[in-house]
Amino acid sequence: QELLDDMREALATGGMEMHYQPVVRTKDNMVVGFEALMRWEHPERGNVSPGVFIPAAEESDLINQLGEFALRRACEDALAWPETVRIAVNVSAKQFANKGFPAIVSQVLEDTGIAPDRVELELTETVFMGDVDVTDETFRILKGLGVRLALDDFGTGYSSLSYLRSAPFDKIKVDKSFVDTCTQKNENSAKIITAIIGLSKALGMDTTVEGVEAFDQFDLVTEKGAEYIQGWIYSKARPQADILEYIANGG
Ligand code: G
Ligand code: G
Ligand code: MN
Ligand code: NA
Repeated sequence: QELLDDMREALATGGMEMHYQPVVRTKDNMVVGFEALMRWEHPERGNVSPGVFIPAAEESDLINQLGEFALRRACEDALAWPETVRIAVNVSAKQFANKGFPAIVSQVLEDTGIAPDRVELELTETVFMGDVDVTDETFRILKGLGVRLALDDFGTGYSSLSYLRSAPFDKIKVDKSFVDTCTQKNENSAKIITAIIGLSKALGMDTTVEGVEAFDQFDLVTEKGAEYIQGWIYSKARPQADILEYIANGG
């Protein structure tokens, strides 16, 4: 409860920030987009991880306000980047299940004037645990708005392939847990990464491999056909000022 009050205050007073982690196209080493990740530096608690405060916000309506803030700020910041660079924003299943969600996306697109196809919403398969009619309708409206949809953390959870059969995803993000173990002998992770990349290609979707930290991991996943990589090997998430400086220095 106290955490929720602190979050509300932070949201109202500028304490919540968005940082951006690059997504790199392996064939030419170009930064093609950034994932927006929320950061909260609490005056007493210090840095609170979104892994802690997002689940807490999901227990109340606050997730809707946090989510709208994240989307709006990320789209505003992306307007200062080259037009070819996309912005990916995480959307909580709780937020997605809110009937008002598509209208908020539409409003943010209109207010900021960002090209809808520059905006990618990252969803996890937990969105499919919600009411089927609402979920279908939300997917339909979002596709109509022209935003891109990515299936995040793929391979964890239940990963039912039926979600891929019917939902209009543009991208699959291979979960970091596979990359963590992909260079170990006697591990199936490398084979699973290869299979997910193949599946994604067959369905006409892009694939981003997440959480690449080390050169041996990088070599392995590019050999397996990874087109896009996101991970500390390139950069952690950085504040907008750093992104602008990087762009000013020629990207
Ligand atoms: O950035 P990491 O840096 O620690 O993020 C931890 C978790 O919090 C991840 O699962 C990430 O998707 C989630 N997360 C980070 N920022 C946001 C956000 O703006 N919205 C939502 N819904 N989740 C976020
Ligand atoms: O759940 P989602 O995939 O949205 O969350 C992304 C999370 O992964 C964030 O917490 C982000 O900071 C983290 N992350 C991104 N790249 C790396 C990496 O190379 N190594 C580690 N350990 N974490 C990473
Ligand atoms: Mn994500
Ligand atoms: Na992920």
